[in-house]
Amino acid sequence: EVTVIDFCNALDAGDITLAYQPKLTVQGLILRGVEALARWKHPQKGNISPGVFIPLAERHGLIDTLTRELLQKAFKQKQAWQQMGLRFHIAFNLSPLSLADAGLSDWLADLAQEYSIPPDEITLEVTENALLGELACAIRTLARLRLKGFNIAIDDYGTGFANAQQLSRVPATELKIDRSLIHQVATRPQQGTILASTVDLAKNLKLITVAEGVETLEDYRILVDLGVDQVQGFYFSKPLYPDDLLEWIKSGL
Ligand code: G
Ligand code: G
Ligand code: MN
Ligand code: NA
Repeated sequence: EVTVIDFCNALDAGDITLAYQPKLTVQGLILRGVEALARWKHPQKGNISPGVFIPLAERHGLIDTLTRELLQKAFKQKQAWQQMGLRFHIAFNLSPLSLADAGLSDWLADLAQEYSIPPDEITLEVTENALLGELACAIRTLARLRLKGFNIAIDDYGTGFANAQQLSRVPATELKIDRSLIHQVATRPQQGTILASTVDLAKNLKLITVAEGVETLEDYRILVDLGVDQVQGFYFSKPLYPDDLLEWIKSGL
């Protein structure tokens, strides 16, 4: 078990890093972006899942510190990629608590400028349920980020309880369809109508559609037929550390 002391030590030591999972266009499978995912390898306790240490950071009031630390790492990495001539986007997961961080949009805009990163090459992912609780407050933060030019993705869509009207009020640019919806279709074709109407809704709201958790060729084929814009998942690549991502890009998929 990891403690908050372990976590603070890891933060100080820079042991919490980022892996990056490719996001590809459905047509042509062109690399459009990568999703940054936090990783922690404890020297004795091994790999600790973000599913464990993100909630730990949230409980102990350390999520804003972690978020800013990781965003800085991600922007630095993007700058290095840009200097190599690589121009794909980076997506970053924001904790619902970060939507209450009033200084976040100004801080991010400054950081983007510092690293010469066009804000429209950055996407901030927030889960569907993060938009429900303090809806007005969350939307204000997202609207500020949008005004600065950042993209906003609604993550894990289909697992939460946002209705179409709530969705339409979020200043989002992208809808990420949760993997559970996609896998249900592969095994139970009658679920396809739910997926099709989700894609339809996203298109009506002018949102880019991204399917996550694509694990098989069958999953991918369903998404081609539905006219989804982008795909992400183990079928294409798991999350990779920067050196491995470069290898993956060089190998030409
Ligand atoms: O990478 P993995 O599938 O283990 O991630 C588990 C969960 O942790 C996912 O829901 C993912 O969105 C979340 N997560 C991963 N990295 C970050 C991060 O940097 N910040 C936040 N808030 N959540 C993250
Ligand atoms: O909640 P969020 O969508 O941010 O979670 C991203 C997590 O999903 C990452 O931790 C990543 O490891 C995991 N993931 C990515 N692709 C796949 C996949 O194809 N199948 C499964 N089961 N998990 C995936
Ligand atoms: Mn995500
Ligand atoms: Na997701």
